Amino acid sequence: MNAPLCRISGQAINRAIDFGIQPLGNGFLLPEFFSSEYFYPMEMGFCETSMMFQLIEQPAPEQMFHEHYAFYSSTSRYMEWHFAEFANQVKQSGYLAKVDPFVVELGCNDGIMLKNFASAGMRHLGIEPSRNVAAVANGNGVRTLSEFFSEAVAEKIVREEGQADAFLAANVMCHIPDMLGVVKGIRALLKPTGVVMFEDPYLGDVIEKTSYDQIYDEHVFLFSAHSVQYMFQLHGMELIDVLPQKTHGGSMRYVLAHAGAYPVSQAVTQLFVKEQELGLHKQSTFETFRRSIEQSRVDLVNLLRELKSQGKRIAGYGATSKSTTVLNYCGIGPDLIEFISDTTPIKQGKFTPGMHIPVKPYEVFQASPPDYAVLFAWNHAEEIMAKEKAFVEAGGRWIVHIPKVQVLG
Ligand code: JHZ
Ligand code: SAH
Repeated sequence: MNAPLCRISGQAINRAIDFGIQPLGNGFLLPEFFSSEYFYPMEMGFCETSMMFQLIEQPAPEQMFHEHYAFYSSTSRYMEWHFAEFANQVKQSGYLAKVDPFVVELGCNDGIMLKNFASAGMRHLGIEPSRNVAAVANGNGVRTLSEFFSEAVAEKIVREEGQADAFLAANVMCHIPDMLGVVKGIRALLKPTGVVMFEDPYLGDVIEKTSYDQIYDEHVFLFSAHSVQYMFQLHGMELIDVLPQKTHGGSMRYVLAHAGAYPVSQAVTQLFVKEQELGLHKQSTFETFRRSIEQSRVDLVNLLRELKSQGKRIAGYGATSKSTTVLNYCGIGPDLIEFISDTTPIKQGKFTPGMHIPVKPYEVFQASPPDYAVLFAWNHAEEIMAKEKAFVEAGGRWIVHIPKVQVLG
């Protein structure tokens, strides 16, 4: 068998962590589709040249992002606030032209960030291949093209609308396998003074917190400053700043520009040093990570089985993409978790990918609260716990698995 190759450097990847056969992270489905459900082998590998931690195989983009895409960004109040802040920071950054600046966002979903530019009357364009969420964005006055971003799409935008001052992306760059095509497209699309600002779950946080559930079909890469610098430098661009974020359990916002256009902030140099200390550039780190993941699985399954043997009712909170990895990797099905509560209409009445736990509207959780709720949306813990005080006061308990498996309270 030939060694798999890195999508960035073209060199051989070292196999690192095997999660076995997995379904699509957002493939919530009805029983009539159980027998034809799609599975693929989910295994992560590491390239010592590009320092990129990546899926060895990924399903085709069209299989994941289409007109029935199940993730709608505007389901969290905190994320609405976060993206309003992000937009404000871009507006005040000093990087935008004084006259008629143009902002492009990749993977704008339902318009959660771009609506803050649209409402200010600024020239903007979203690129969003999942047609159902793109339609919501367009309906909210956010001008959105429903396509997969590529070098060709970038060239078309330049021809029709000119170059951009800012190229933004949140939780989407790490989804795109043809990253070098994206980097080339960005280089063509950006003005000489333009900047790229994108954020994604940060590899350093994922390893420190054993948040292995950030690994699923959509996340083909987990970035570090090392790997981001490597891939952009291949095409004449460089990191000029890095800004840690607390969203999605610990993310990093990367700011990049054409090489030499702006000074490089000290934060970049400091993060490179920190990443060397954490070992994000070397294979052995992923061995340790794999052992922590295996331990987390043992701990979670033991806890749920123990509670179940005591006759307790357990439900899940948030039918996240992340939960697909946890449930399938740990082999947790409806025998342990009765249902998962979720506020997203398109997920309700369906079953979770692979393990087929029913997804129910939030009203079911309220009407019939379980003894224990596994917080699959652990990245939204602050927001959720603030509004679920009554659940705890009535004797309900949260189970979290990040950073370690435990019952809270
Ligand atoms: P949440 C998705 O990941 C997929 P997921 C994707 N790959 C990615 O990177 C991130 O988003 C950005 C529900 N909910 O944000 C709504 C409640 O029911 O953790 C969502 O279905 N009640 C693009 O799916 C889910 O939980 C609530 O009070 O892991 C949260 O999904 C809140 C706040 C959420 O992303
Ligand atoms: N930025 C939003 C949405 C993240 S979901 C947020 O942070 O909440 C990721 C989005 O990226 C999905 O809506 C998906 O359809 C989109 N996407 C996936 N591949 C893409 C590509 N090649 N070009 C543009 N968008 C893409």
